[in-house]
Amino acid sequence: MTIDWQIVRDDFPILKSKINGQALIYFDNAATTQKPKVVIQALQNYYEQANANVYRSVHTLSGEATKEYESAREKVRDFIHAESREEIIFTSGTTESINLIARMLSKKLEKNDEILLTYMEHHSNIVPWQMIAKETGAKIKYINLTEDGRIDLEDYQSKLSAHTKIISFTHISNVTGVNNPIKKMVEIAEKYGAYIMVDGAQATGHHVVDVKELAIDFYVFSGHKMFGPTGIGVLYGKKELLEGLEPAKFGGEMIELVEEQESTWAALPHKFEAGTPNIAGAVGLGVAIDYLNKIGLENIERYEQELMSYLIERLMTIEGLTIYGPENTEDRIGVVSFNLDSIHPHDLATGMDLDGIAIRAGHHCAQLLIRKMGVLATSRISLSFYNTKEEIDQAIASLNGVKEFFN
Ligand code: 7TS
Repeated sequence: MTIDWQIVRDDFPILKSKINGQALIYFDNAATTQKPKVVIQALQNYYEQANANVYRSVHTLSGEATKEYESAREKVRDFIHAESREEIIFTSGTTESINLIARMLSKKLEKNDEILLTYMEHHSNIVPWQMIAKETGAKIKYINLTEDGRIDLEDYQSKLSAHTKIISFTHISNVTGVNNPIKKMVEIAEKYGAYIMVDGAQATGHHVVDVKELAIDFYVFSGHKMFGPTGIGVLYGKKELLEGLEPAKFGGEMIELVEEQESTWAALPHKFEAGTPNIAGAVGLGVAIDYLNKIGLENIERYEQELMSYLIERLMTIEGLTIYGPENTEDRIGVVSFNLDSIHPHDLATGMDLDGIAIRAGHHCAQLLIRKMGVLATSRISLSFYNTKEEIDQAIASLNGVKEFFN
């Protein structure tokens, strides 16, 4: 199927905005993606036609809300190829999902057990582990990276041992766009029996994800980075593991029986969803998934790779510009960090903003990685399928303008 990406652009009302008098060019998709009309409309429709609390009442409207909420869960299950709906827990986003997993797994940790992370993690895949390491006496080890920012598989192998209890790493780096070899990493770790968690925040919506094929224990992601609403995310866990773990949040609807001193838990997935969930958010995420499926993730993946190759090729024409991450474009996706001469990334981003171009500058919530890269900050262009080669050309012109201004 050939897709007319110009027509796809029309699905995103915000792309018609003007910023500083210029047409918006949105290149901050790793921070959050824009929303297609169908998602925006789904939120309004939900509140206008189906809003009620889920599970709690026998009335028809509550039944309608519950049906929509559970239908969204089924769409998520299908989207990541999970075995059952019981494995899909709705959360507020990647950060909450990782916090919950860390808290749940803390009960399984003893002094001197090891948690293995990489130097390319977002802070949300570092800090929750630091907190439970402090509580349990477990130690955190970090897998080194290669010169070009990929996981050093030899170092990974050498750091695995009988002490390794948890391995947690990102699917795709939010700084360099590096795409990690999950299957290979799972194979290498197999004999140690550690829990394996993958942070899918930068992968979902850009890549086909198959949790069964990847054979991982946990996979987490955020709705807002895959064209869905903010405030909704997913924690996928293998059913047999989730069944054996204690919840980390407590309250309404996650219980079976409440006695004076003790309570028992509801069945999966409700055991992990205490309190009124973000029902509208889940419904919106379901609609975002329908939208992505209609375009086809393979088509999205192919087009974004094409845009990324073009972006890198054009960036390389600018003298004094350094791109971070692997040269081989097969090992990365459309998240590209760079520095230009000694211009501070914040100045560069401000200069581009004056041309209507939204990019991110800073440490990207990945201070360990930025430090390893030997810089204080980078500028980052992160792409989506509604971006175009013409927009990339305009960004290059804008970068050249900023360079001229500072020279
Ligand atoms: N993990 C990765 C790899 C991320 O890129 C992010 C957010 C998170 C976790 C946290 O996601 P949240 O939805 O819970 O906030 N990354 C970015 C970014 O690169 N720019 O802004 C947010």
